[in-house]
Amino acid sequence: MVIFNKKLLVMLIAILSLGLFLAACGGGDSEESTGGEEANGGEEANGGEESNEESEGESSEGSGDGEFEEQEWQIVTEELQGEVQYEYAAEFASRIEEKTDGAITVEPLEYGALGSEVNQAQLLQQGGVEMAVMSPGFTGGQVPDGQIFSLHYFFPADPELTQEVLTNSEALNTDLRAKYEEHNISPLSFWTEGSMAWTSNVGIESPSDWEGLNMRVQESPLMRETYDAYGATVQSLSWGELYTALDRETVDAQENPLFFIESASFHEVQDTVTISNHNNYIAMTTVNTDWYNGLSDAEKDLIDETVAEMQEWVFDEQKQQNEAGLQAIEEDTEIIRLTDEQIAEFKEAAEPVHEFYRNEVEGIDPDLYDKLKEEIAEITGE
Ligand code: 6CS
Repeated sequence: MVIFNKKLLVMLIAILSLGLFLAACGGGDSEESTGGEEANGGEEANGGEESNEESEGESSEGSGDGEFEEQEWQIVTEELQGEVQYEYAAEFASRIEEKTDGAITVEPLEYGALGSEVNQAQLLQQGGVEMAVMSPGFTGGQVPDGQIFSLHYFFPADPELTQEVLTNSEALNTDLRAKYEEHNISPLSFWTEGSMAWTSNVGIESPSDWEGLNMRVQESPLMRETYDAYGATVQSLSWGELYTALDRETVDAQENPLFFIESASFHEVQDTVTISNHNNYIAMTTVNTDWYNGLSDAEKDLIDETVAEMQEWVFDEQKQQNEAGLQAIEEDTEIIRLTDEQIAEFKEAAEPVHEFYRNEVEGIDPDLYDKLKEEIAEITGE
């Protein structure tokens, strides 16, 4: 409860500061935004353009001799200190600072510092921050193809295999990236935060257990279809409101990786956790596209190589946090591990949603779906 109250306070402060911040940015529909120029952070965000000529052609190797101009970047995350996204941002910041001998500093921001997850995505689009760790689930309405991450039993259940797909997939790293770039968001990498589990008071073991339950989802229209296939209704909420919603039973269930369930104390207000292996939680390391395009080659290389190095680091980090999360949850919450037969039942219910997504969802690219499906099959050998 103490943890939750602290979070609530952070949220309230954040909402107030965001109002002021957006007012300063001039507000506006993020889709129509041209990026950093108009926004508060615009001067900083476009600072790279001035440094272009000086830094052109230099690489981030041996950068301790003053080749990078002094700059400050911000990277906003959807999680709190100690949680995977924030720790990722802090590690990224320390690597950039070290590689540039302190010329470039990066400030990691935790959830709430700039509002909700949706507010953060808008700020990145507007250039109010240079970088963000973002979950595709919060931009599902804008980038329909990003909803592919909310299909159940589509990516491999094993986080290691999912990570292999995320790191190497051309469908994601080229084709999906281009779709996001139409909205001024460049995803530089995709990574797993671990397998998600379902929490509830009913103990979910088969699709029929979902009937009559109200499921919390992110801002992704496809999530409605996904849970509709099991007979549940859905409600979209920021995670900062979720503890109270579960406690008051206005929402009956939610999905998240184990580390996050433990850290946000959701297991305190839910009787059971189902290890369902239905999906991995995916995060993206993103930059404001206009800002990134305005950077020098040396600055782009610095970011790209650091983002690439971080893939292995964050895989180990989430693994360790999820193992610790499970251990802590097990102490006071019933854990249900689905059998192969129970998983087969869920797969049968979820698969028609894959077809629905490919053939019916407006704005999605079926070729991207087909390509990714083939890439997954190559990695899993199925
Ligand atoms: O459930 C959510 O919305 C949150 N879950 C995680 C693992 N990270 C941030 C996100 O907002």
